[in-house]
Amino acid sequence: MRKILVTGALGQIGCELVPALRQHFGADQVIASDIRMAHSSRTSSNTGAPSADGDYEYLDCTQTQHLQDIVRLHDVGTIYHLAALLSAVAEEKPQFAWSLNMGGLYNVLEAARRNGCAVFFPSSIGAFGPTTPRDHTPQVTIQRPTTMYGVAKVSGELMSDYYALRFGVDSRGLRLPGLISNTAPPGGGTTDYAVDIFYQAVRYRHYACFLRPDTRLDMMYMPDAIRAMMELMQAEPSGLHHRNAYNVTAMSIAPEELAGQIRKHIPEFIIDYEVDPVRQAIADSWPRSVDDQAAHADWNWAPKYDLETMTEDMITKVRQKLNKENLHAP
Ligand code: AKB
Repeated sequence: MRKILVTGALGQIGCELVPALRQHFGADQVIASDIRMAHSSRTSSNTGAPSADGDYEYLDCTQTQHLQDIVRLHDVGTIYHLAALLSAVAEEKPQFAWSLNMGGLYNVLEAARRNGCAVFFPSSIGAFGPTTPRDHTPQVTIQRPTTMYGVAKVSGELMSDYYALRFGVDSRGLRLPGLISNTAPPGGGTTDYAVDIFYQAVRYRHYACFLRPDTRLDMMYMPDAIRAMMELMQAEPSGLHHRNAYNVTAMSIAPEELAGQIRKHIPEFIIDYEVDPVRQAIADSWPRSVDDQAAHADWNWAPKYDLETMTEDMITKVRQKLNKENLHAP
């Protein structure tokens, strides 16, 4: 088997995707890479981050030659390309966001073309914009995003389609919603509140949310997202009619609903609102719920977690994690 390379492996998705791929395909089949240095194996068991003991490469995806060298050195056959800035931070640094999010993907697709690799690209609900229908957003619809993050995501979908059509690169992708996880924190996203809220609820019984109470967005629990990525990459190619940009979702929720669900486990939990105008404007330009029928039809996609089961699992895991950290505190 040719090896699997994961870029951005120390980020929110990579920290859970790398162990899942290693469990499925074997530890020596997966190369984790990131622009940051990997944790030692001792630390990684606490954070869930890929350990320096598995194959790990320092990699800046904007460095074309370095990326090519790593792909050749390890005989990589599949690249999960996760290295990218999230929406809010991309809006702070739009020029850098374009060069990393689009330049990095271009380099990955070129390396794939030259070396016969398959590519996974995470698009996002951010690929839609204010003129897109906001409820049950269709698989094929208007895409005129107003953020640099979204502009790079739509361009990434088109670029991946081009490489598939023109050069036969087996590129595939998902339009991911906000991801809720308890391993590594997200950084700089518009949907990050849905992770922060759990830590603050367990620690302080209080959370100040940066989005308005009724801001409805699609979300998914990370175990479902990891499974979706792996299932899409293993799906029969002839059935993939929208290969680079499948809408997927598990739940469409607003902060006030998530807070209500948390209160079932922590009755004294209080949420209040300190709205961040930048992130609110981004959220207001995104769909409230997407239609993921095409993913169901083409490769049998179905989420396992809903709001209730995700909340229960998150609270259990966040409690365990914070207890463990307290035990290890000096
Ligand atoms: C973000 O908020 O930037 C991401 C996304 C929905 O793409 N989580």
